[in-house]
This record gives sequence, structure tokens and C-alpha cells, in this order.
Amino acid sequence: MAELEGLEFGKSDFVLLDEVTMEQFMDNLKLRFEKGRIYTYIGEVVVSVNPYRQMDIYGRDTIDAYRGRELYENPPHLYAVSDAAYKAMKRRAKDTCIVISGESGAGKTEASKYIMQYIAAITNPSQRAEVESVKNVLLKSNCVLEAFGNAKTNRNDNSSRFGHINNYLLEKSRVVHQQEGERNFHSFYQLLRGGSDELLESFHLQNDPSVYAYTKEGAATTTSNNDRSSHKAVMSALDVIGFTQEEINSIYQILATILLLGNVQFESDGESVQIVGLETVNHIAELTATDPESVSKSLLYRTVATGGGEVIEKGHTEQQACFGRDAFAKALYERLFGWIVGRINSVIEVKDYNPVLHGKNTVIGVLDIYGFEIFDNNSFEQFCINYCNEKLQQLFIELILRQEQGEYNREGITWQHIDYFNNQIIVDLVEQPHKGIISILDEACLTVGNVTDTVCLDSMDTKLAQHPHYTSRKLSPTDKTMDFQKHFRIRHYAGDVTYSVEGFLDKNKDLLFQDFKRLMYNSANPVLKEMWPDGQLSITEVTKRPLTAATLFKNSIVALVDKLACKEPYYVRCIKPNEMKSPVAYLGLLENVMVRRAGFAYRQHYARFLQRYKMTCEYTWPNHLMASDREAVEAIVTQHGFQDDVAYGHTKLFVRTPRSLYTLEQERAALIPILVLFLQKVWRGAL
Ligand code: AOV
Ligand code: MG
Repeated sequence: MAELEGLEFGKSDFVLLDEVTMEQFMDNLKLRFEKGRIYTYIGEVVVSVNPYRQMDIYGRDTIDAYRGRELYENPPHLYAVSDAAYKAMKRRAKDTCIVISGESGAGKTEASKYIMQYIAAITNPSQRAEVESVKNVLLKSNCVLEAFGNAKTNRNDNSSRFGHINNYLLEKSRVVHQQEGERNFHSFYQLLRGGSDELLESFHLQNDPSVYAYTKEGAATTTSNNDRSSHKAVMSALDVIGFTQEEINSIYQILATILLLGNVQFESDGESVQIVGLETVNHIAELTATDPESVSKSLLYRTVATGGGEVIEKGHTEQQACFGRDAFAKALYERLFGWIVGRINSVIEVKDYNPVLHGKNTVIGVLDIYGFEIFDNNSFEQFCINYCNEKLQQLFIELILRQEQGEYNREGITWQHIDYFNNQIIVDLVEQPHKGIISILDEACLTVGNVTDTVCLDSMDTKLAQHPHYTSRKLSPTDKTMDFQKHFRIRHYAGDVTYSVEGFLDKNKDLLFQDFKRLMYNSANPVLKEMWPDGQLSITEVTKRPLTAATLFKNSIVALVDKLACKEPYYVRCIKPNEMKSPVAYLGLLENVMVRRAGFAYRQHYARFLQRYKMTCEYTWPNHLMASDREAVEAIVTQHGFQDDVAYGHTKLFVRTPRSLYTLEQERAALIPILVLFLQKVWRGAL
């Protein structure tokens, strides 16, 4: 539990609330925030409120104050959990992981940066040069990952659109389309606005994002990012990380290819489909080190294997050609990003030591993923992102419960049943085989014939009509906030979200024709070729139906959760200040406070407890003469009359209600001035 700061700052740990109600929770958070305290604990979990201004609490002196200390010795801070995670890793030689969650724009990425900075600062006391260089790579990698993995959304100018661990989680649909007011990935604007004239000319690009189909939607949108200076920073970061000049060139050639691809148009004369303006195709061929005929062909035809094993070429319709082009652009970007992440990881891993991948096998992972999103128009992307957050919430509650149970066992205290909201039911709604939304979507995608999004919605309505967390306009006809034809609503743990089913099927299918893969595999550019190893398969070898986007996403999340489940987790929960008034933001957190308090709100090692409260009891002040610290603690508890409110563990005292503790605290606070006076007298007398 946190150092009990003065009560004028509110309660530094939510378990100390008089009652666990939404109202008390919000009041405490608000009070602390107004007093400039952006961090508060729930036990060992840090709740963080985004201050949206630079705070003077991350400097070297603060780092030193937290280094090697216990959680409750200082006011709540990210550094305290970082230190706890670091100590746990060293002491128990166990992998630890700091999971940062919260809504979009709540401060997850900023928190992850401070955590990495802290860990980098406290490691390598002997200042070994090779360690310093890995640390440098690590801190620099943020800048690169943000350029390629982040974009401006309506919630956050620098929103993470990927999960660190697995690049399946990259929001690649953003490459070809953005919502109103949003932008494509920063990297595109950085190249167009920051690239030198020569460079752009060699790529056949103009320095104007509004010229390109994929960037024009976001071109007019201003962000707090300065694209031009970021371009320089990214270039130099790539260099520091160890990318070769050839690799850096390839990265930007691929970005240029994507921009040019977006401007490829098709026209149909009723019989066949043609490309409008072959010049762009020539440029694409040049940039990808392929030949123009092959590029044209892969844009206009697909190779298919017939039932009899015969291989034929089939011309696209205009619409299919557009789909193919966009799928190709998205895949190019996704593979580029995956490749960059892989390269950074390999640079960090080959060294014998690094602050995040510490020692031999133990690691501290910092998981910063996209947060829960509710937009005006929520589509497939929000559906995936919110499902991911449901999974993390589940893991969170499960692990917290397990930790609590473990602590009670170790201390020999009886465990009591806890009532809490288990969001498994929502997770099932999404992922259950046969009955879940993903299954229904996949089934619709596999069905041959004209299955539309609305047909799919019908099928969901039929199969999920009874589900308490699912509804739609058809199922709730009086609810006029939803459109009959296209909306369904999920009651998430963090709030209700209405999704538009429009585009769900296409986004889920996300088919990339083998022809594009082969085209890239045959590139004369070795970097590009390396990204497309599956291009060597012939069409008859790829008979297996590719997994859908939703299923791939689900598989990655399941893998991620499995990975996290065997690590020792620490948590940071981020909140936006303007959401402080909205109770939904706290639903998950309140659950946490309840679990934490279900049995005993407060627990403390006997010696630490004594140290703090011995002055409140005549038998323990200034020193006790009892056989053990535990007996001395019993004397304090009994003197204050709350012996029925506690349990004695093997090494710790457990207090059920915070009130008992507050009586003690008040008494202590009242005694301090007297003690100070007393000490002053003693001191003067000694003179
Ligand atoms: P997110 O990671 O949680 O959103 P960010 O970490 O990018 O959100 O934070 C959004 C913005 O809030 C930052 O660009 C900062 O301006 C500000 N901010 C956040 N934390 C702090 C802090 N501790 N001190 C000062 N300013 C802060 V998303 O990636 O959209 O889910 O996908
Ligand atoms: Mg982020």
C-alpha cells in the first residue's frame, strides 16, 4: 500500500475508500487529480490519469527516489511498479510483464516510454559500452515504431495502431482508408513532407499528401506532430539501430510504392478491365525492382487452379481489381512493419545483455496496445480492438484473483469467495466456436454466392438473439439510435458500443491474391524478396483457404494472452481526465478494488507496521520487549480495539476495513507534532 500522504491529496490507494462505490472512486480520483496527483494505487496496480501537460515528475531525482524502494515508501508512481517488476525479475528470476491498458488517448504509450526510460536508467550500473548501445537502440526504436505504427485518430494525434508483440495486430486497413478527421500512418506524411526533393523525385513523388488517394483524406488534418522534423529523427534512428543504407532505401521505396499504387485507376469497356495511365505502373515496377508487364498482370488477373488441377488466368472485374490493389497495398505495409519490428528485435536480442530482455532468459515485457475505442462510427477495426481489450481485462481479473489467493495461502489465511463481474460471457460472444460473432462472420465469408453484410447481420441476430450482451435494432425495435439494416451493439465491460456491420465481410476476407506474393518474391531487391517468402509457392500449392482477418487476430490474441499468463504481471490502468465523469471508465477498476478488498483491504509486514505505528502504543514505544514483532503488533491492535477486524498471517498483518487503519493514522498524525516538540526539547537540553 502506498505511503499515506496527507489526506488533503485524497487516498493514495483506492482500497482505503470508506466504501467501494463508483461515487467515492470518482471523487477520490478527481480530488487527487486536482491536487496534481496523477497516480493512485489499487494495491499494486497503478491508476494513471492523463495530465495532458508536462509534469515535473520524471526527472533523474525522481528516478533516484524510487530506485530500490518498496511500493509504499513513496507516493504512487509508474517508477514504483517498474522497480517492483525489476526487483521481482531479479529476485525470482522470473519473467515479468507490465501490462498497460486503458482507452485510446489515455496515456498508455507515454507510460510505456517512462517505464522503459526508468528501467534503462537503473540498469547497467557499470556503464558498459555495449549495454549503453542496446539501451540507445531501445529508446530509439520507439521513434521508428511510432512513425510506422502510429497515426492520428479522432481520439489521439499519436495513436498506436499495433500491439508490440505480434504484428498481426497492426491496423493495416488504415493504409487505404481513414475515418474523417484521421490520418494514415505518420510514416507516409513524414516521407512526403520531410523527404528531400531529390529523394522524392527519384521515387516519382510530389511533396504533397493531398495528391495521393491513400493520404489525401488525412492531408488537411493537422496534428501536433511535426512531420518534417520527425522524418529526420526517424532516418537517424534507423541508422543508429543499425539498418543499412540499402535497407533504409528499401523501406522508403516500399512506402513510395504504396502511395503510387493507391493512385492506380482501372476502367472497363464492358469486356475487359484496363489500367488508366501506365506511367504509374512503370514507376511501381522500378521501385519494386520488377518488370512493368508483371505488375500490370498481377493488378488485372489472378491465377486460379481449377478442380481438375488445371491452372488458368482469370481477369478481374473493375471492383475486384480495386480490392486487389488495396489488399496488396495493405499487405506491403504490414510486411514492411513486421520486418522492421523483427529487425529491431534481432538487434536487441543478439547482445548478451539488455535492460528489457534482461540476463539470460528473463525479461521485462512492456505491453502497450491500442485501447478501448468508441467512435461515432465503429467498424471492424474497433470490433477487433475492443475484443482485444476484453481479453486483457479477463486476464487482468483472473491474475489479480490468483495473486490474492496465492498471498492468502502463503500467509495461512482462509480464502473467501469473491463476487465479481466475469467478462468471459462477452469474450465468448465474440470468440466462441460456431456461436460467436467471429465464427458467424467466417461462415458468411466462406459461403459462396452473394452474402452481404446485412445477410450476415441477420444471421447474427438469429443466433445471438438471446445473448444478454448482444442486441441490434431488429432485436430492440424501439431503440432508434441504431439503424435497422446495419447496426448491432455489444455491451462491453467498459461500455456499450454500436458497430456498423458495413464492410465487415470484406475486411474479414482480406484476400491477397497469390499473384502479388509471387510478384514480390521475384523482385530483384533482396530486402523486398525477404518479406515475401510465401511468394515461392505455386498456385496449386496454396489450395488451403487462408484464415480470415478476424481469426488471425483472434489467434494472435490467444497467443499473447497465453504468453502473458505465465509471466508475473504488473498493471498500469490509464484514464482520460475528460472521461473522469463517466462511470463506465471505472467498471473494470472497481472490480479490481473489490477483489483486492474482498477479504482484507490492507496488509503489511509486521516490522513495517511496527515502524510506522509503534508510537501509538505505550508497550511498543520506543521499543517493544515482546518475543516477536507479531506480538507487538497484536498489542497495538488490541490497544486500539480493532482486534476483530484483523487476521494474523505468517509474516503480515491483514486488516479488513480501512477505517481501523485510519484511526491509527489519525492518532499517529496527532502525535507527530508532540514528538517533534519533545525531540526538540531533548536536543536543546543536550546543548
Ligand atoms: P494511448 O497510447 O493511450 O492512446 P498516448 O500515450 O499516446 O495515448 O497519450 C496521448 C497524449 O496524451 C500524448 O501524446 C501526450 O500529449 C498526453 N500524455 C499522456 N500521458 C502523459 C503524461 N504522463 N504526461 C504528459 N502528457 C501525457 V492509443 O495508442 O490512441 O490507445 O491507440
Ligand atoms: Mg498508444
